Parts: sequence; structure tokens; C-alpha cells
Amino acid sequence: MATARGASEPGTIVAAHGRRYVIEVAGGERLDCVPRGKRSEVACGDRVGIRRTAANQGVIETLAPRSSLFYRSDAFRQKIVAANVSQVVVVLATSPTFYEELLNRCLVAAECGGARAVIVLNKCDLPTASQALDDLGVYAALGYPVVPLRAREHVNELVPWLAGQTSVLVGQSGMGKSTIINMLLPEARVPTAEVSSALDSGRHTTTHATLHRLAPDTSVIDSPGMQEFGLHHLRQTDVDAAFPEFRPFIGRCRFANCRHLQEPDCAIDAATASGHVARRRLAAYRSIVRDLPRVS
Ligand SMILES: Nc1nc2c(ncn2[C@@H]2O[C@H](COP(=O)(O)OP(=O)(O)O)[C@@H](O)[C@H]2O)c(=O)[nH]1
Ligand SMILES: [Mg+2]
Ligand SMILES: [Zn+2]
Repeated sequence: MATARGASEPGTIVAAHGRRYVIEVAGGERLDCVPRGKRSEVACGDRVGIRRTAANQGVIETLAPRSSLFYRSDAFRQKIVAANVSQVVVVLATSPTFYEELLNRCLVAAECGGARAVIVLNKCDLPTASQALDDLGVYAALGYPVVPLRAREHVNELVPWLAGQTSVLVGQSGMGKSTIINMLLPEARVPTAEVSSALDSGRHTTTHATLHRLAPDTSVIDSPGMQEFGLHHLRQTDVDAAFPEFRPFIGRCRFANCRHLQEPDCAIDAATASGHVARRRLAAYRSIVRDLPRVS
């Protein structure tokens, strides 16, 4: 039975294109909606209350509390990547080279946003696979699952990690996110690099986030490729907490407000020198902390 025009109705945002949103309501019907206010602070995965304005259209009126929020920010604005995800899947590939800094920033945003993180290493059919897997040993040792994949052939290794979760796929473009979505959901037919170069449109990049349902309790959000991942919204204590290997050393520096950048008698620096913290992780930590707005 259709809900009477004018009554508020719950739905989930399944696609976000700028200020236009596709909302899925009970029964799977999809509506084109715009937010009521000027600013759109909702994102793919958000649960909202909408009011119908025409046959397939509506206005977003309310936003339900979120269980998690995965977002990035620079000095000027924040960009919500996805809301209410239980898991962030960082998609890397053996080629082209991935930015390890971006991986670290995604892990920090996941930890701080309340989502679990899983690392996928795609294109393991290429000869650079064993080196790339070795490089990711640091992350596996920290407890992050590292899932090797050959998405052009199949995605069987990833399927069990997605079951029962709402996941967002993030990463640089060219890593194979769209290929993974198409393997999971052939009917999604997300354009990949080949398709667009064949059409010579140059528009292979995913420009907006889309939520795909794999099963009633399992969904995957495809997000646009990113080169940078600003974390200006965090405080240093948030960043500290997102580096699990720092925990035994926090509070042991000479200065209580040590930023672990270049202070004397820094316990994190000492832990790195003695091999308890990986140099690449400390470097990523320092880059994130140097970018934070100074509060004092
Ligand atoms: N060799 C190899 N290439 C892959 C694999 N998965 C994806 N690719 C290729 O990598 C390129 C980028 O893939 P795409 O899915 O568009 O990446 P996206 O930008 O992350 O969405 C395409 O040419 C894909 O065919 C894989 O497992 N092995
Ligand atoms: Mg893509
Ligand atoms: Zn320190």
C-alpha cells in the first residue's frame, strides 16, 4: 500500500550525486530526493525520513542517528564518504603503485569513525604480487585482514568478509574497485577503465557513491577514487588511539603533551628505534599530525 502523500516515510540513501539523492524505501522502491535545507550533510548509507512531493520524488526531512561515519576533511570542508558502514574495505593493487600514506589515512578514519577495516590487495595475478604482499605484512601483524585478490578472474576470497556487513570500498582509482563490484553484482555494470577508454569518453571514474545490495543483510558502497585523504577533523588523541601499536608506549614520553614529532625522550620514537613500531607507520603518523590544525 502506498504511503499517503505528505506523511513522513523512512528510507536509505543508496546514491548521492551532489545535492541529488536516490532513496530506497520499504519494498525497494527508489525515489529521487533533495534535502530540505541548503546544506546537504547526508551521504550514501544514511537512514533518513522523506516526504513525497511527486510520483517518484521527495524531500529529505530528517536524518537518523548514525552507527558510524567515514569521512575526510581539509581546512575548508568535510566530505562524508559513507554513513552507517560496519566496514571499510581499502582496495590496493600490486600495480600501479599504491600510496601507503593513503592506506594509513583510511585506516585511521575507519578506526575513528567506528568501522572495522579490511585491506584488499588486488591484481595478485601480476608478478609484483609477492613484494606487495610482503610490504603489507606490517598491517597484517597489526591485525588488519589482508585479502589477496585477482578481481578480473573472481572475488571468492572477498565474499566471506562482506557477508552480513555494510562495506564501503575506498582507494585510488585504477585499483579495481569497479571490477570488484561488477564481479559481485554483474547486473550493476559499473564502468571500468577499459569500457571508458573504448568509448574514449575519459569518464571511467566513479563520480558518486552508490550502495549495492548483495543480500538483505549485506551491502557494498562503491565510492569515487581518491588521491588524498585529509583528516583535519581529528584531534591528536584520536590519531594516537588509531595506531594500536602505540598503546603500550602512550604516556611514557618525557613530555605529557609530546606530539611524537621530534621531541626529546619520545617513547614512540624509542619504540620505533627498537623495532616495536614500523618506521613507515611512524612516518604516516607524523604526516597526519603535522597536518592537524594547531589548537595551542
Ligand atoms: N591484472 C589485473 N588487472 C585488473 C584486476 N582487476 C582490475 N584490473 C584492471 O585494472 C584497471 C582499473 O580497474 P577499475 O575497476 O576500473 O578500477 P577503479 O578505478 O578502482 O574502479 C582496469 O583496467 C581493470 O581491468 C586484476 O585482478 N588483475
Ligand atoms: Mg571505478
Ligand atoms: Zn612522544
